[in-house]
Amino acid sequence: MNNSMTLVDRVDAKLCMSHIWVALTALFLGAIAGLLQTLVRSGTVTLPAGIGYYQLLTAHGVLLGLVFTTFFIMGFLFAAMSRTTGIMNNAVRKLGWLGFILMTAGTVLTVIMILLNKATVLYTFYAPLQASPWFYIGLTLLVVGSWISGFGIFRQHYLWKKTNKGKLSPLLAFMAVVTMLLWLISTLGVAAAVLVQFIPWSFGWVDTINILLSRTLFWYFGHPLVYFWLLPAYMCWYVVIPKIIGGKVFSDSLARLAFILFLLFSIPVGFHHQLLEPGISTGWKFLQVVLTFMVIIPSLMTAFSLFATFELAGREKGAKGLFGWFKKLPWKDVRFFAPMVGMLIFIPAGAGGIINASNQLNQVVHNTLWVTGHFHLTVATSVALTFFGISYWLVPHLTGRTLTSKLNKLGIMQTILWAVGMFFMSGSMHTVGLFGAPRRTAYTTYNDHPDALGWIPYQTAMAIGGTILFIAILLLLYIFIRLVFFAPKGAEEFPVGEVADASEATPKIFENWKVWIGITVGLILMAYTIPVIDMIQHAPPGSPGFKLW
Ligand code: HAS
Repeated sequence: MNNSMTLVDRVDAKLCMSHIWVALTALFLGAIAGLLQTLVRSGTVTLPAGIGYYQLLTAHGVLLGLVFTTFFIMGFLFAAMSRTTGIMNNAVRKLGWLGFILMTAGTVLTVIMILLNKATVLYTFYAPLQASPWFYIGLTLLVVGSWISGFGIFRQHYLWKKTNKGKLSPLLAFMAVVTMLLWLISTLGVAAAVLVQFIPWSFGWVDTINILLSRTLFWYFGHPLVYFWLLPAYMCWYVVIPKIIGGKVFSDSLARLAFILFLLFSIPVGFHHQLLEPGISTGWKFLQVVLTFMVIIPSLMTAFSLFATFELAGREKGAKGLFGWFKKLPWKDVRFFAPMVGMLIFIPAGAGGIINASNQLNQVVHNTLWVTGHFHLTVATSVALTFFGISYWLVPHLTGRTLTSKLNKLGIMQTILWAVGMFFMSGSMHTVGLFGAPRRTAYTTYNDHPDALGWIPYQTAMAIGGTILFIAILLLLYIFIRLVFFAPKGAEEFPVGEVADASEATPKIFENWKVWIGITVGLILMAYTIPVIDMIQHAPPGSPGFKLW
């Protein structure tokens, strides 16, 4: 048994690999559903047994948006903890396995319900769409399982601090803790909606549901959900990439501050998904739009920090001029190339987010295919490519094999295919969205719209993009199987960057969790208390509500 701090121990590796297996299985199934729904939507194919667009779209969204991401992230976070704080304590590992079992059981239940067409409610499961109660119970198990795993991560961090009194925790471990804190606080919203509203309603124990409240609780969770996807990618950009390019982490304090800002500002902003929702007054929407602009700041800080890392590493290698560093980057190394393409694409993707968040512009793009284009660039490209880039070294690291130069080349090809497929798909989604094409709507329901004829070429481009992306997923799975079973045995590095010498010492306040959790709760209460009371007090007739005073 290896107890080294530079390798993830074999017993911990099993836990991490189990998560990654489920993640990639979900990726495969979700990709099949994705390809089919693009083809069904564009009218290219009609499926047997009445399998329709909405059922496929639900499977696609749940499997990729909720299952692939959550399992991959948990596997990566456990690996990061084990790599930087040492072999996990037995109790922590048990929590990890218990969490994994619950999450997997929940996933299986949820997927069965979707396949039976008893949960065709899309990944946001907006009321009044109603699914079988077992769909909601499955989702609850997925979330509760992830909480248990989160407690494991907190415990491991706490134990490390106890044995390393007065020392600053490793940057990756700190980031893992913030990511799980964000997840825990935000999932309270969706848990409340599911337990108090959806399960009683779907079992028929109550006749009605307060729709506005359920959507608000969903988006209280839904926006931090996107940062739960993003932060593990940022862990790779901040800490792993500097090591791969032969540079240093630009600033430990800046990285920690960015993560803390995400914790503070990513939750009280859910209303920016509801800007067109009647029933929420403009003043509260305005406040949450302002807070949304605050949450852009840590991403701008990240961009700044990454440019600094690239430039400093380039200059160390003799780069001259303003952009000389560009040529010094290891473009032929897929461990760098895949996340880097993700970063580059995050520039227009983030600009799209800023457009969405701007109240007036939101009126133009809301519920059009533009928004679908936006999240295919953010989560399905910047985040997904970074996760693929991580798996190219993490999987062999965990299975005791190595990334060969042939697999490296295939990985580069996979990344290019992904970027090209997404260019077609997301590009046409953005464009046709500006022409007003609605999202989440089967073609048959709007093909008599006066503009629908003009949207057809874009739908074809989406289908072409979707097909290229599907081929890219098959290639990814091929590389994965090779890395798990066939690549030469050896020790692949888990790259962890060191902090630059010139960097200032990190202030201790960053690890004062009471302060950050306190401010987070304060901001949430400020942004949500009065609007939520309003939603309950002014619930429409027949919808459950009550007077508080
Ligand atoms: Fe978003 C809708 C606003 C980021 C995901 N978003 C969605 C939905 C999803 C999603 C899934 O305000 C749809 C949900 C649904 O089903 O309805 N989003 C934002 C804003 C940001 C943002 C302000 N979104 C994300 C990220 C996501 C994601 C990240 C997933 C991971 N989004 C919205 C709004 C809506 C929305 C509205 C609702 C729309 C509606 O009406 O329904 C910001 O966080 C973006 C900030 C990002 C930046 C970019 C920084 C760039 C970096 C890269 C640097 C590159 C380098 C490389 C260094 C400011 C860090 C350079 C190298 C060279 C060689 C040059």
